Amino acid sequence: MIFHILTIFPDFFKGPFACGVVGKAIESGAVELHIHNLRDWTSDRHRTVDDRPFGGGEGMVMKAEPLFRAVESIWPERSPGKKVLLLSAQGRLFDQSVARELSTIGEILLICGRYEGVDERVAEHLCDEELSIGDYVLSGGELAAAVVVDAVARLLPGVLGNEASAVRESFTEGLLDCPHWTRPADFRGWKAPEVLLNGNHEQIRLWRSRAAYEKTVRQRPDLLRKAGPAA
Ligand code: 9D3
Repeated sequence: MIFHILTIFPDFFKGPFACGVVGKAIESGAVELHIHNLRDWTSDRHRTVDDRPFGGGEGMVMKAEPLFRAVESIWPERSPGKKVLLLSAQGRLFDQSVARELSTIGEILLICGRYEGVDERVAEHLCDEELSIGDYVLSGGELAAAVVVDAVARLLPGVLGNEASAVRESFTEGLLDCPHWTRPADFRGWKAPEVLLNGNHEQIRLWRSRAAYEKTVRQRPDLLRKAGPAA
């Protein structure tokens, strides 16, 4: 799978993908990541990517022209196997089902917004979709783009750690993961649950699904309502 990221901070992406599963996926060739500097598609002396908002108000707005020129030069041809996504606080909520959907696409171009916003013609006429990673205010789309790449890349066939855990994820759908413990069995007087030490795997499986359910009730009751009363 090929990702393109269009940003005014290309150096931002040196960090997040240098290690871990995504770093390995890039090394192995399962994932290609191309970082593009938006300022390469400006034509003025100051390499301007923003301007004042029509109607007035605080802050600056990202200009449409450099973004259109960039996308049209990265992809002279658009096709159904390619999607342009704008990361913005106004987007559809990115969740695991969106990640799964995106993992079936061949090539994705992520546009990182900055400043107070992006000229609306970019969302309307250049992008296939606008995505938000959650209801909190970030200072730009770069962190969000890194989140999307991480969540999608780890779902790809052949990406390290994918095989067993992807199967497990499809079973625990709609619930939080169960809690985990490792050695020592007694740490500062806090004991790991006895049932996990006894080797009875059927009993362990039942205990874990109950623990996952109870943790979900406590921390994320909204997930149970979303899954329906049967869950
Ligand atoms: C007064 C309204 N502005 C908040 C100070 C609106 C605003 C502008 C720019 C809010 C966020 C941003 C920058 N955020 C993103 O580009 C962004 C984002 C986010 O803020 N939250 C969740 N997902 C994303 S994806 C891109």
